[in-house]
Amino acid sequence: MPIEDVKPEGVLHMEEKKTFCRICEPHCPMLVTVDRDEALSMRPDYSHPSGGVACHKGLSFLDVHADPDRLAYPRRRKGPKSCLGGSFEDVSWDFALNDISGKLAALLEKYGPNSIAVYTGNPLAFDSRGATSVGDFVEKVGTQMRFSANPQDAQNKCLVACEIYGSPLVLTVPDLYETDYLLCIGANPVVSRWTTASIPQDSGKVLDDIRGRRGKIRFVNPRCVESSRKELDEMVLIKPGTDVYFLAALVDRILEVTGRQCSLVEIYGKNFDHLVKFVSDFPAQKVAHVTGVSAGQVNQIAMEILAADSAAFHLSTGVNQSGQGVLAYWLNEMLSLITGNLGKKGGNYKPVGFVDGFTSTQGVTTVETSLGNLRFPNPMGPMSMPGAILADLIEAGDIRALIVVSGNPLLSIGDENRTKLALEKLDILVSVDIFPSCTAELSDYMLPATDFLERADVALLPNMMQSVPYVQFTEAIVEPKYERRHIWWIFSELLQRLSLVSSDENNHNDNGFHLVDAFLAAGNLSVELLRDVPDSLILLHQLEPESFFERCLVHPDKRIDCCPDLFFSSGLFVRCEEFYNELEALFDQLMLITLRTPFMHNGWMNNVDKFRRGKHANNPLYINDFEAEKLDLVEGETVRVSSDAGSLYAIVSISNDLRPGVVAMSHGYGQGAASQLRVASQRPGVNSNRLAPTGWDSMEPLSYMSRLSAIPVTISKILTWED
Ligand SMILES: Nc1nc2c(c(=O)[nH]1)N[C@H]1C(S)=C(S)[C@@H](COP(=O)(O)OP(=O)(O)OC[C@H]3O[C@@H](n4cnc5c(=O)[nH]c(N)nc54)[C@H](O)[C@@H]3O)O[C@H]1N2
Ligand SMILES: Nc1nc2c(c(=O)[nH]1)N[C@H]1C(S)=C(S)[C@@H](COP(=O)(O)OP(=O)(O)OC[C@H]3O[C@@H](n4cnc5c(=O)[nH]c(N)nc54)[C@H](O)[C@@H]3O)O[C@H]1N2
Ligand code: SF4
Ligand SMILES: [Mo]
Repeated sequence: MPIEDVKPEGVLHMEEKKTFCRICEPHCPMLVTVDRDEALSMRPDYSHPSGGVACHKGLSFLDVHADPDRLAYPRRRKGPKSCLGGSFEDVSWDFALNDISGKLAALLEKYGPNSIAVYTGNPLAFDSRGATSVGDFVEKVGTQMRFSANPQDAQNKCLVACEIYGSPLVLTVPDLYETDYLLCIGANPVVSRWTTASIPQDSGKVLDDIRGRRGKIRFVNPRCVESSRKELDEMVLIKPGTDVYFLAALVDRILEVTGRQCSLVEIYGKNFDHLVKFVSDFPAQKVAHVTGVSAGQVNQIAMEILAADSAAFHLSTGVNQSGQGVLAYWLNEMLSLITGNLGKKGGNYKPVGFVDGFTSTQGVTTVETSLGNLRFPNPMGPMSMPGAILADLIEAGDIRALIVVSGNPLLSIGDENRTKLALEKLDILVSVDIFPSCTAELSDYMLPATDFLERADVALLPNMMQSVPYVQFTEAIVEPKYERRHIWWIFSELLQRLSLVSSDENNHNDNGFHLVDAFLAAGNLSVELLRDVPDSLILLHQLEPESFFERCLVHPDKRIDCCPDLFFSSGLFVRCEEFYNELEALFDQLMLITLRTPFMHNGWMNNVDKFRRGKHANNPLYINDFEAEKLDLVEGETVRVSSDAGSLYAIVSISNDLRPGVVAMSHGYGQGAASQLRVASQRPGVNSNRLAPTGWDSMEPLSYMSRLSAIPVTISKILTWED
């Protein structure tokens, strides 16, 4: 599309190209102005059928794209791992790939496939060719040591979906456009947008529209979030890590009011009595002390939900990461079922996708390690090995090589010091990234990847999670510069060098889309077809929410399991009671929660200068007046924060948005060791995950979720620097 109003000589090559952002789940549509092969500016594509509204992070992506600190050439470590900064040299791709594959081949031969681990970070989910080719690499190498960001994010939801509906992909989406009531638990969509739901609209407006049609919204959160309207009394200020008891009390109260009459349960449910029994152990009166939510408030919410014409439920990372995400998400889904809001307009539903239909999981995949066996649904699908035991498995010698692709595990999983020591022990660590992150800084090789403007793509991830369902292809907007390469290319080269693929199969002329095409074929689509349709976009016809029961119940008996046996047999219920007793005893304990801001994206975008100014230059410890006074702390003071896992120094910032007993810090800071990132290393802040535990006992059974929120901490004043 030529830009007509700009005509001076020398800029006649300017054109505007359609694409979509690939930083997070909404995949917001964008228009990029390009002059020859340079991207000049980006703006939201309001003409897109999804009505997309891009955020400032996406619209600032040119700062990332053109960052002079980006990786440009393959780099090899020269000095020892303890020697940071300047210890790398540029090498050719041939040299790097030959050396890496040589080392991997030797490990394969000596120790077998599981000695080679792969960690795929969050951005890989937004690179269709990359994700499918890394999957292919893992399969051909034959390793089960497949790590990803999911056990730090939402793996509990996949496990629950698998157990109650039959497939880890049946994650329900709240019908935000029709609902009369939204219960939003452990999420802050105005800052983060939505997750496990792809909604490319202004989240503030989506929420305001609910309010505008006299709908009600309740946020369940230890912090009064930006998404809420204080004057509407929308906050339920819960104590961290106690959502499961609040949700049990809510289900219990609703069942009491309705006399357990739930037609959906009668038609589709099984094991309902076990659910009733479980929640009856946690009545609202009893749990109020532990949750901080009064029985009156639980009753109010129960009555509001029952009075609403429709109600939708959204539970997210704050709960997923706080220790009992499996049971909490199970109860979230049960709320939707027992109130008749599942598969209903304005309730929770499953959007249609270009590949629609789920296959039931069959049996179990067991991963044997020297620490013990791990159990996954078969096939593992979106589930992966626990980040919480990555360090343990390296220490134990199970893992000897690690390839990190688009991830920064040093910052995103727990216990940085321990993880760092473990990564240093590896025979070989490779980081495929666009930046020399602090994880890359520990690597033997840093391999420069393309960013989203440099690669053609199909939005695969949002399939079956989109409020407006469509499938879109984008060409690369600009050619990659320097020696940057696509991830699919890197991994197919490695396979070839490992003699795990024939040169025919490894056909570089196909632009790396053959694996993506295999996905698309299930929906009778292909990249070629998408290239040819107007705007490379096919809009799908949304199905009625009621189709949920037909499409998404894939257990052989086509029923919803209201209380899976596995929750008993794995000890989750006993653990839930034990935690309850511990939380009762920890009544006065300060708890740390995590906090996303609009000016960072997990552990990256932190080299963007304009995002690291003023109060966002650092990540303080937020604490409210009441606690600060008790501990004699003032704004700006440096304190020591400690947990069982570790300690750090942080600057105090008073915030009365927090409920008493709660402190908060943002994760993703702490790139001090990433010496080649000039902004991020000069204003590093501190990695809050130093306080997060690792090790077998720290993870949630079944989901293997890391514990990254609701962490007991103590805060001490620094009296002398000896402290
Ligand atoms: N700006 C920005 N946007 C992002 C990201 C980012 O880093 N920055 N990351 C992206 C990614 S990868 C994801 S997965 C999504 C996540 O999106 P969300 O899941 O919405 O994540 P947050 O905005 O961090 O909201 C989590 C909320 O949980 C609360 N919380 C913490 N502990 C508890 C608890 O024990 N109980 C309850 N009820 N609440 C608790 C926190 O106060 C916080 O408000 O965001 C995506 N969008
Ligand atoms: N305390 C705490 N910890 C958390 C969370 C929390 O809320 N609190 N959230 C968790 C969640 S939800 C997530 S998803 C994880 C994320 O955990 P990770 O995925 O491990 O970490 P990211 O910071 O997203 O790392 C992304 C890396 O990919 C690189 N990158 C960006 N774009 C591209 C690209 O196009 N190609 C390539 N090759 N690389 C690219 C970036 O430079 C960065 O180094 O963190 C988790 N950790
Ligand atoms: S919300 Fe996410 S996908 Fe949309 S523009 Fe912002 S960063 Fe990009
Ligand atoms: Mo995430």
